[in-house]
Amino acid sequence: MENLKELIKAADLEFSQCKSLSDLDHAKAKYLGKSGPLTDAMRGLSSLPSEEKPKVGALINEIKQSIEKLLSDRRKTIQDDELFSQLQNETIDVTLPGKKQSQGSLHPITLSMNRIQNLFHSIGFDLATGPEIEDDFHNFTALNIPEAHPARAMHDTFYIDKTHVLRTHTSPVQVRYMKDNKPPLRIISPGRVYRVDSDATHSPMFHQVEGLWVDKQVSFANLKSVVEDFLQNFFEDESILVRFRPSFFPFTEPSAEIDMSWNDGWLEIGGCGMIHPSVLSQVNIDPEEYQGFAFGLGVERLTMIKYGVNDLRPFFTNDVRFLKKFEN
Ligand code: 2NL
Repeated sequence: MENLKELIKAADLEFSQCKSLSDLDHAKAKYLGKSGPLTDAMRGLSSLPSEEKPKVGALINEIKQSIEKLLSDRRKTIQDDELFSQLQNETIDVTLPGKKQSQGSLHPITLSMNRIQNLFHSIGFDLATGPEIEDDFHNFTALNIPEAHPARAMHDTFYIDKTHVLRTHTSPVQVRYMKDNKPPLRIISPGRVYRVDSDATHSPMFHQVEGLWVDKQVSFANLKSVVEDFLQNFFEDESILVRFRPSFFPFTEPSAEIDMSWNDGWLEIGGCGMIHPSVLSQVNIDPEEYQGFAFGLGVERLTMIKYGVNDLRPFFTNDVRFLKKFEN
């Protein structure tokens, strides 16, 4: 009987050292299991004299209940501890700042394109767009670019097949517009253009804005004022001067390169001229009755100057560290 009472102390000590429910299950088997001391004692009852049986049996039950009570108390403590540490580990500090959502922003070329379109729209130019895959009539022939002209060569032009190319300028858009509409015509055609050229200063895809004005009395003087007005507004600088250097394009006559004043020097930003009579004839506009000017500007070039970027390549690599500088 003394041994049985000692059991309670031993069980209490052992249960209190259990750190998990599975530890506790093992300890439970040891004290209350089939081969445990209490089961043994119960079996031993039969060998006791019958007058002692009730007393000893009651004692065994008492001890069994005490041990079960210790066990359930300990189980509850372990469960509470586990829940507590789980809650501790899973706490969310609602006062921490949230993760910043990045909204993205317009690409600098897009900013320029939008700006160019708005400025020309404000002086009455309509917007004309067209396909990036063109046939050689609209990209070359209609523009007075002869069959053997170097611009048509495979090493300058991306050919889709024998007669289709990735447009090398946005002029074909204007050719289509002139064919489909009657003068007076006043449009710009901004967009992507493609040339077989790739180095530090050339990208195989770049952006151009071309424009033209066809009417009965449109002069080179009008061309000069439109280009000058555009540049002064685009760069928000009324001191900008424009200079026209004689040049040659098959689709204009006379032709000129457009230079603008910048930091005590001149920068070439495009080309222009009076639309060649043969081009007008190709689109069924009578060159005896109508004339017009046309110009072409490089959008990457204008954007580099506007934002002080001295390398063309970052416009095409989409590195967010570069793009973030233009967040708007
Ligand atoms: C440049 C030169 C130019 C044109 C584009 C044009 C379009 C038609 C008829 C006649 Cl439909 N001309 N466009 C004229 C002269 C120059 O671009 O350096 N662009 C970046």
